[in-house]
Amino acid sequence: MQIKKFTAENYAEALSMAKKELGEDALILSARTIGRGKGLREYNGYSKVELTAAADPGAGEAEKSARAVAAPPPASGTAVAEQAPPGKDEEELDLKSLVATLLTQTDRARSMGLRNGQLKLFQTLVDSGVNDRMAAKMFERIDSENGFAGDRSGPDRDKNAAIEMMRRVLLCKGGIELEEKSPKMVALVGPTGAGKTTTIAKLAAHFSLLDRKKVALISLDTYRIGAFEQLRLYGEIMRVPVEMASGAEDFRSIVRKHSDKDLVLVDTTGRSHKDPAYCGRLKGIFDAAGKKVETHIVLSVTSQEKILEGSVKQFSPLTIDRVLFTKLDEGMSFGPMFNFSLKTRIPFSYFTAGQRVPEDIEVADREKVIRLIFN
Ligand SMILES: Nc1nc2c(ncn2[C@@H]2O[C@H](COP(=O)(O)OP(=O)(O)O)[C@@H](O)[C@H]2O)c(=O)[nH]1
Ligand SMILES: [Mg+2]
Repeated sequence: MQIKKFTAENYAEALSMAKKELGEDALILSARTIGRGKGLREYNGYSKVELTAAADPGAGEAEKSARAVAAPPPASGTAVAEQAPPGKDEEELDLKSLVATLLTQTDRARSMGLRNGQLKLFQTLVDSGVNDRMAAKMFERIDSENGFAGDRSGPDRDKNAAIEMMRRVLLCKGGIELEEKSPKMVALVGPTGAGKTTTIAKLAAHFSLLDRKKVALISLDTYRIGAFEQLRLYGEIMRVPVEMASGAEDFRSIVRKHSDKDLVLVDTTGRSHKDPAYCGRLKGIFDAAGKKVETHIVLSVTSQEKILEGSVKQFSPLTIDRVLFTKLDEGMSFGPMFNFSLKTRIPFSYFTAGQRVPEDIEVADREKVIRLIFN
């Protein structure tokens, strides 16, 4: 099926254009007046009729009978009554969603109210994985905040405004802040393989070796002995004590034992993250510490977006204070980080981009995300 939009001064003209190009059997999917309503196109008193029509060279009788369900455009003085009677709302909705899925990205962008000058930028963002609705909303907001300046405003103005808006959306609150007195407690949670244990080793190295702080590591990875070994080995190399806690009481006494430390990093397992009781158990253990355990959810940028969102949901019984993104070196698209930030409002803490301990970690920086998205 071939779908096209036709814009003309009035409905009759648009219809004859559609028939001329797509044939007498062209299917009219929708018709609307553009430029008179609220929104971006109010400028210049611009008003036209836009018709979306489809043609299928091999269309059978059934398809032909479904033709022309769209209502004529409202308030279009010169429209002629050549079209079929208005279709039922439901039919129209069905067709609209069908059309939306069949339209090209550019058509979609236009149907979301974007100006021509914004289309290329929109495409860049969407290609980077930024959610198309969010991108469209962002442009709408840019126009409403900056006052609409038309396409003459130029792509730079739009790009700069988009970057400015992304800066506002992306929350980065710096890395781990040590506290004056008692040890700062930071736990990393998240799905298996995201990079929690490796990241703990990187953080431990930075604070103990570079900043000369007193650090202890606690593994709550009670499901996998091998995982404890991994952490213990890192601890040995860095001369940092590593403990294994098997439950709330155990955790409380280990935390007490290390009350002289500046930083206590807690590693957790992701093994049973599908187990709904897991987060409750984890919460019980953290609560037993007797002080705030700052929780960072560790997520890999190579994960699908639904995994990122699903993980946040899964760990929501805990208070998630920060998100730490790993594997930026392997990431293919970085728009999902922006979507994540907008949806969850969880501030970023660190980024890791490689397996080397301790080099491949840095404090999260919104400019980096923006650079990656625009690559
Ligand atoms: N490429 C890359 N690999 C990483 C990064 N962080 C961790 N890894 C690797 O990911 C795998 C799982 O890491 P691990 O720390 O055991 O994950 P955990 O299950 O969350 O504790 C290991 O092979 C790590 O070397 C990173 O930033 N980039
Ligand atoms: Mg681990």
